Amino acid sequence: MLDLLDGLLPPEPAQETIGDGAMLLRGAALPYEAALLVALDRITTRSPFRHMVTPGGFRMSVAMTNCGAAGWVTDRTGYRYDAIDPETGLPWPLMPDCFLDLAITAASQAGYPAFRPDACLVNRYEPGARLSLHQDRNEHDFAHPIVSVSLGLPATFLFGGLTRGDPVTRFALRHGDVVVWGGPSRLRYHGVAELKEGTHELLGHRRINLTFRKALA
Ligand SMILES: O=C(O)CCC(=O)C(=O)O
Ligand SMILES: [Mn+2]
Repeated sequence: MLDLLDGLLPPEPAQETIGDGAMLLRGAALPYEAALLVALDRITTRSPFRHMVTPGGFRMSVAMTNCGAAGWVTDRTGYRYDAIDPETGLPWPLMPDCFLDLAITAASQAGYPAFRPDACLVNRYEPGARLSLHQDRNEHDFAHPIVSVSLGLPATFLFGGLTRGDPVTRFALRHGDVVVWGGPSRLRYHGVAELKEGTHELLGHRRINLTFRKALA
């Protein structure tokens, strides 16, 4: 069905402004694909994916790990950035060069040439997993944008406003897409709808999301 529509639909723009200070860069991670997957294996060997618990006691459906100087964690005591992986007692794996290069290049394309991330939260979604609407607000300084890379199964990104009740726009994110939000959009609510069943040729029954932040001062 989609094939039939291919010639009829207008082509998707390679870059789309999705808000004031927010851009969707279609396929921007594709040149890094092979390197990202090798690096991802190294990270998850040292700091495996785990389902964290929210301060309210709920197990998250998304499994997470981190790399970089600081990793985002949640447990019964709250949300925080921590230099140590609480599961291994070791520092998080270093941020691989290909991760840094992609994040800096994408941020620059979106108008944030000074962005230098020190944290990368790695999210693994399996069919049925979802991330409810939230703001990214555990970082020290909101002057820095968020850079979010999608790999594997497609997902629906929910992009809301500055208050929880604001209308939400839905964007289909596919393997290789990158979303950058900063400036006036930095604290917009966002989330991911329940992942649908499917098989991706490289990642199987999974979607991996890399969320780059400048977390520390
Ligand atoms: O998976 C995504 O696309 C978004 C992830 C996210 O918002 C987060 O990790 O804070
Ligand atoms: Mn987020």
